[in-house]
Amino acid sequence: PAASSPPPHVAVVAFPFSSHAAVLLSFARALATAAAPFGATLSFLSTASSLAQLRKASGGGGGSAGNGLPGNLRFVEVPDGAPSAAEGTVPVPRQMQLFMAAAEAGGVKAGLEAARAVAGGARVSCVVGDAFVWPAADAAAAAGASWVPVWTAASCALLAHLRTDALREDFGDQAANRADELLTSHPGLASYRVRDLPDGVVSGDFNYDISLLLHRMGQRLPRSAAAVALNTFPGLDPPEVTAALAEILPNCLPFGPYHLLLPKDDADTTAAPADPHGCLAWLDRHPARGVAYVSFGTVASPRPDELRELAAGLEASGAPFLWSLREDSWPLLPPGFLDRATSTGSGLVVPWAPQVPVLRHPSVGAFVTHAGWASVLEGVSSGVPMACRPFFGDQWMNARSVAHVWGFGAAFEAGMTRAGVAAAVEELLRGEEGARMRARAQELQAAVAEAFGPGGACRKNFDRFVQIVCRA
Ligand code: U2F
Repeated sequence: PAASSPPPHVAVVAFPFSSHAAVLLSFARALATAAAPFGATLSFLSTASSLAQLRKASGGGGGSAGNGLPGNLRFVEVPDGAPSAAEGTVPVPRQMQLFMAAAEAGGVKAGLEAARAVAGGARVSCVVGDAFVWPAADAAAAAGASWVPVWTAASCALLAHLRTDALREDFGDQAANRADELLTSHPGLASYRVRDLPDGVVSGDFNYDISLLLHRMGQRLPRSAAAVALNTFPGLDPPEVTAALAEILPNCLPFGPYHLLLPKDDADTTAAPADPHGCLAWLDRHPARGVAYVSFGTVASPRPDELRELAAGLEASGAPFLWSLREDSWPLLPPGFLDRATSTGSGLVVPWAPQVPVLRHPSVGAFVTHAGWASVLEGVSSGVPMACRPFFGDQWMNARSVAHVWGFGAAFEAGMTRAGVAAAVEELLRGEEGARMRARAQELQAAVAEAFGPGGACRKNFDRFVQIVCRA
């Protein structure tokens, strides 16, 4: 920067729910490191409870050296909008509603002011943030800063939110009757059926909080974003998706999976957390590509009957399995299931697994997933084919992409049954079609490695992003 211009002060605004804040923090860490040569300071804005969780996960936090965060990155609180002391008892959808209402009514603005105060009066020069928190656009404009949103999910889902008004106009109240129709008249969406669209785009409750949030986000992005970070890598999205996004948004920059932006040493301590349940040691005892890894992310849970079908299907496949399952679901498993798994050594059920290193482990040959976007990216960048059981939101489109656009996996179209799970796991581990899916995943794994290698496309796009953010 010119001698007279002050060093950049970048605010990074998180959406403090599900895995969003953790993804954005790892993004912010990478940005802080890359922006250090510009003399930049970063303020990471999230709610008190979200920051407390992130501190716990990163072994400290708060701004000075030795707390697990880069020295130029500090945490700053934004209002959660919750009635006093009641947060623990408020259901998550209501928490989201309260947070967004507070954000819109000046919460982000207050956060930017707090960031300025903490930074000794240095005004915020750019507001980067989770695209979900669209009120950051107004707060940035009021502070004379640019808004650079970060999209954490798949490009096709972003396109659906950007085109919500056009899609609603097209389908009116006929979405249910036309569920199997392909979206051929919507640029970039021709591979998807009406039924694959996220809930709340053309069906479901348009006034549900998350539907309203995404609709308004889709309307604001084209008007207010200076650039948009995409959680994808060149070569993954079909050209028509890339072109359709570029038509609507300025400066779309693909440089995902974001967790790969972290320098190696940092990635080892953050993206590869501790392994208290011994998953990696357990995997060491199994042959190459022999194990099925099962996880449905941080929010989704199968219904009890479907959970039992899945358990029976895993046993019936005869393949060893590692299953990350929240402990409150363990009592729902079939009688004797956990004992049999432990006594025969055929299965390990844990409340949490270090998923990134698990998927990279040579013994993992198949991934049964809810098709949350981070999981899909982690699977494909490790070359592991997958069987998707989507539950809500963008997961339907992700599963459709995996099975029909990219071909590195299959989708359970009508939920998981014992026979369906056993067949899917056997196919992925030992079948011919499974071998083709693995080959496709490995091609894309190589594309990711190249994109993140020296001079690779993701590195270049990230450099450009850093320049846009620091020179704002
Ligand atoms: C929401 O996603 P989820 O949090 O449900 O799912 P993912 O996007 O797949 O992210 C889960 C993350 O948690 C990690 C895993 C992923 O990074 O590695 N994890 C783990 O380390 N160990 C475990 O035992 C289980 C998970 C939403 F539900 C999705 O529909 C969206 O696509 C997503 C992105 O916006 O957010």
